[in-house]
Amino acid sequence: MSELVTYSRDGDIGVITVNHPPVNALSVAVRQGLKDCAEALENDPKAKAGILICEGRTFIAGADITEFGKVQRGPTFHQALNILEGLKKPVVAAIHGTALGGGLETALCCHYRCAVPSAQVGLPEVKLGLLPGAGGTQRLPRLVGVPIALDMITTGEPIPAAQAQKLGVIDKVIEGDLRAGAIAFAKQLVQEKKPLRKVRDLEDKIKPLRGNKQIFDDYRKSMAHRARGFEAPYAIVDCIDAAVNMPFDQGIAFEQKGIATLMAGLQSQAQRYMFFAEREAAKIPDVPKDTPVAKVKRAAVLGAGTMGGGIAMNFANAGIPVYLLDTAKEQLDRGVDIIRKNYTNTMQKGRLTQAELDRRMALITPTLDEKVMGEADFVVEAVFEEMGLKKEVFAKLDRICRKDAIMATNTSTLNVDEIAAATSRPDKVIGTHFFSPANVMRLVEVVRGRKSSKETIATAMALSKTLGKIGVLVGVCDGFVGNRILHQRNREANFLLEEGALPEQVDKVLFDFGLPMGPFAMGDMAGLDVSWRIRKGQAASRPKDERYSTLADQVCEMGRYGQKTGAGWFKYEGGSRTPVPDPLITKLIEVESKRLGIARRKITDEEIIARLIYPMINEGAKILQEGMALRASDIDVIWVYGYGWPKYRGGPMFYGDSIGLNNVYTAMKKFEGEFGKSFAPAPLLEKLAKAGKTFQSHAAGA
Ligand code: 3H9
Repeated sequence: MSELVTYSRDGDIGVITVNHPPVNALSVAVRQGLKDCAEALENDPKAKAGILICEGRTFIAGADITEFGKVQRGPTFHQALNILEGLKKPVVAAIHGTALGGGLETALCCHYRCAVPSAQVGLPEVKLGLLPGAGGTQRLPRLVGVPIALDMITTGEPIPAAQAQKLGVIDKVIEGDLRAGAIAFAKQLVQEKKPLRKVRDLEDKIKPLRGNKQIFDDYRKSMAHRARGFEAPYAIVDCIDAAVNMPFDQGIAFEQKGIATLMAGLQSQAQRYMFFAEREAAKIPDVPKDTPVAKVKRAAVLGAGTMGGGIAMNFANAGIPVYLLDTAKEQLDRGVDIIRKNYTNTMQKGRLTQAELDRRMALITPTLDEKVMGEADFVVEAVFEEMGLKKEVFAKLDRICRKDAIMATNTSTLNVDEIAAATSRPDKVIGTHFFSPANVMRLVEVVRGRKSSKETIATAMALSKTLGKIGVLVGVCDGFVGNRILHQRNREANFLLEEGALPEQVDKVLFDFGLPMGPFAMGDMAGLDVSWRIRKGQAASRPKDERYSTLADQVCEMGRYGQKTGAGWFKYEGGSRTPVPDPLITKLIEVESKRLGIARRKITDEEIIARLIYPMINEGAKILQEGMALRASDIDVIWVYGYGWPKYRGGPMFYGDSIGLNNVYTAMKKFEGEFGKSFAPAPLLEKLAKAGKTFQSHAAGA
């Protein structure tokens, strides 16, 4: 019998225990163990019923994702789980932590389910580009009904025990000791001679919908926005349709076909890669796991502008008291008003209660008194993006902050080392580049200064997690990782306009690729004047032989700064945020092409993708080579969580791997010949392409 799953008995109740840290994933050995132990329970004459319980921090959290895409050995999921469901003695699943995916599917094959109040259950396979493939799409609708099953499985969001009980997923919530409670529950079932309740046989929730296709058509339409580009959510709806309209075993066969197709597809490969990439990002080779992490019990944010306010909200959301500091009362009041408005919006959408809103607002203390910074364990500076000002602020922080406090700058462009040098303790200085809007976007680039200490890095990374963010460590370079890559794309986008494209065409191609918007709508949203100011500052140092498009400058010179002025690359009518193509801009672009002596030509969608995305991959290769990112997958995490790169394409580096680095390299070489040295392939790209390798194999040291 497997050591990971054991069978024992407590009185007349058989106990199957899974102990496979960290998350009791259903690996081949666990499936084999479950099968063996279910047989042991059946054959144990002294056992009248059984419980299935897990050691460690959680119930079974799903299939073992590392086994996906490999040849399956041992018993299949169905072979292991069907035995449980087919037992002639009642089995109770005893859930703590999270019963997710195959874990919940295992529990659904038990005859009854109980859970501690803090437990959660869900079918998150969709987040891996998959569908529940161990009967989840067929059993859950039988238990909770079609509308709820559709929501739960297409979003993948878990639900807490109390809600699960209301919906019928869980039969009993157990306060106190789970094992004892589950055994008592199993005894009660035996005493009361309760039937073997097999979910597969339940019909009352699905029968009334038989033949009703409309409900599924409507649902497909309703998820069009959130599921745009993804295959799995649609395959899930098809499976739930099958659960309603096919006999159980036929539905299971349909589900198995569905998961096999998704599993073999590129989308699921990309999404599984992202699952591990997110977790990898937290690992820093020279900052070991046991590096001391400072406790952040109180924080301070300097600057009550949009960024500062958003960052303060993150602390409040995580239950950490935070001072919000500014130099002028008016700015401070405006910042607090915006925070309150943001929370009120969330409350009006039903995602926050009034009590929770009040609690979070109470955690934010607005103040003009800089002395309070001396109380903070972690200070984030979010003042205007200007080096002189930042240095002044950090010199002041150095005087006021406690010696053990960490001082972070939220700069998106400035040199963290130079800022750190304004203090007497550069080891305590680090960059935390939150993405805008800071209370919504999950990415934080944690910028490691040359002198940032390991403790400072470990604390900033741990804090990102506490704030519900994904922290990715990057080095000090122009634009750090995300914006440095973005710059490549935006520069090429402007050149495409000069050569024959229009903003609406470029944006549409990138939208169809899966991004939330293209570079021109994005510029209009962010405000075109910001980068204009930066470009003006850099004008003197720009190499004379470098191609430079003045189009963006010309748009700004017309007073068109984007959405905030009602016009930028597009026009925005009546306060709307919908970009509308503007003939004035078309004219401006055409005149510019003429002035440059460029004969405008038709630019294909394929060329737009190649011209915009291959230089991003190339820049990623340079970043890797310089060590500004630790691994290609970190760059992908940055692009997925900071810029909305479609998860199902796994980030620009994964995308490069998937289309073949040799193809990227060959195209870059060709572009270099046509358009100049900005397309020169990075040496790392060249090396990997010529060796037929990928960024992933490079990251793994292969
Ligand atoms: C499925 O079930 C398909 C079925 O329908 C059957 C099809 C036939 N496998 O997240 P953490 C690792 S699909 C392998 O940091 P937390 C993880 O990589 C699956 N490894 O912990 C990490 O490793 P490391 C459906 C897994 O406490 C370590 O465990 N289920 C798996 O923050 C700790 O993880 C899911 O999608 C796995 N399934 O969060 C659930 N899960 O330390 C996926 C985790 O080396 N898991 N690892 O970096 C989760 O959502 C979270 O891990 C969980 C714990 C909430 C459970």
